[in-house]
Amino acid sequence: MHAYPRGIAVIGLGYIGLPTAAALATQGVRVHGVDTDPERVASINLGGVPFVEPDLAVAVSGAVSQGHLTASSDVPSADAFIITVPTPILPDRSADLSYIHSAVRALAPKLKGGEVLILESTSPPGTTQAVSDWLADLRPDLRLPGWEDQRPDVHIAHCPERVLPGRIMIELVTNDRVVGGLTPDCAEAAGDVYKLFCKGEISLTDAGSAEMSKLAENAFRDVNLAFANELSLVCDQLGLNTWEIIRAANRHPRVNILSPGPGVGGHCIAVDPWFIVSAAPEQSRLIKTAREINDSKPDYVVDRIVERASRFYEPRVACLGLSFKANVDDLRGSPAVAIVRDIASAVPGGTVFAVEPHIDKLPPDLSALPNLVLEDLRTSIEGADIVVLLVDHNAFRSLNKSLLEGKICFDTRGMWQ
Ligand code: SAJ
Repeated sequence: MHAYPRGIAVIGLGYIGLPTAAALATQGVRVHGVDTDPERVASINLGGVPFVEPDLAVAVSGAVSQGHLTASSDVPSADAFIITVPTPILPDRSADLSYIHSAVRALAPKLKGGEVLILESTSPPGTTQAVSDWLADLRPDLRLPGWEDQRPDVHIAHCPERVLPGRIMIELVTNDRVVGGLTPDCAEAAGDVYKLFCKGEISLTDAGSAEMSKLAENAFRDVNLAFANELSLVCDQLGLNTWEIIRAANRHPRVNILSPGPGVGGHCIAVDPWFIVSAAPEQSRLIKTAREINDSKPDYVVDRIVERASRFYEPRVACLGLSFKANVDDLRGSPAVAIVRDIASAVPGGTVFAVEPHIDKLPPDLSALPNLVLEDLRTSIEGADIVVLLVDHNAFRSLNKSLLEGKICFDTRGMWQ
């Protein structure tokens, strides 16, 4: 008999929730996926996948056809609930917890006692406790963790997601997990859920440490990316080849400089460090400065291109890549989108060709620009005076370099070096 006879509900079927639901269902667990978007629910129930992620489509269609995964807009009763909703950033750069709060409101009436409630959404310190406090208000009949040290009716824990887009289905299984409980029992109960599909080590800790460890991971990467981006500015200023210098420096056994780029995007690395700054502004000067350096890189790229474009009467600029990183279709927080938009606005008499093999139509803020078109790679390059590589997609790697002859090239990723 399965330890979760009522199944596991995964609330929020986005980039993390849907792969997690599929990974659990692949192990034979009955999984209920919940999402507020009815189109997404309908598509998943037909075995469809709403975004590009290697191996996800086959996992979802297999799990749905075997009857292990179903989706709905309502939260069902279940033995475990995993919350994987977004925590976007607010204008004051604190975290918007409203989606988590809504998820808690939706699941609260379904609790009968004996459930595990896991928050996976990236969250500032104290959010897991806030989840418990919200539940206390919604269900005063339930005994919650920590109360009089009795066994709680609901075990509550935080287990931050840490998978890399593009490798989600692999990393879900192989990455180690940090599981932080409101009590040690809570951590253990939540850890058991991950043992169903995770082959990595599952470390148990308290909820606050789990929350902060996730923010620290992404802030660490952001600071390292800022170092690489700042180094590229220094090298440009001194007329030196950044890529050559990084290649040379990385031959040192304890140096591993990341690749500079047109900026740092996405909905994680470019956002999560601000939650640390917001929680402890006086103490987080380096983390804040790193964010500012990375956020300033797109403007630097735009200025350099517009300066070269100003030498043409009607400049034609091909911009290769729109997604926030290589080989994904995710345009959220993408520096490439901002750069393409700003170039098109800065050269109203010219034409900008956007090349993005993973999408078939431009997002609304770009399609509104009259001099910007989505075009295929070859046509764009052939028609351009200036070629700007913004995303290091595999599709651009094998480009016939003779096509670039006589063009002004800006390779923001060092891929053609
Ligand atoms: N980037 C560079 N140069 C590099 C590497 C990345 O410019 O050498 C840029 C990318 O193009 C992108 C941004 O940085 O714009 C972030 O990309 P990423 O690949 O570093 O990270 P994400 O946002 O896809 O995923 C991160 C991961 N966190 C860490 O590596 C510490 C992932 O493990 C997390 O699960 C994810 O954030 C998340 O959801 O928090």
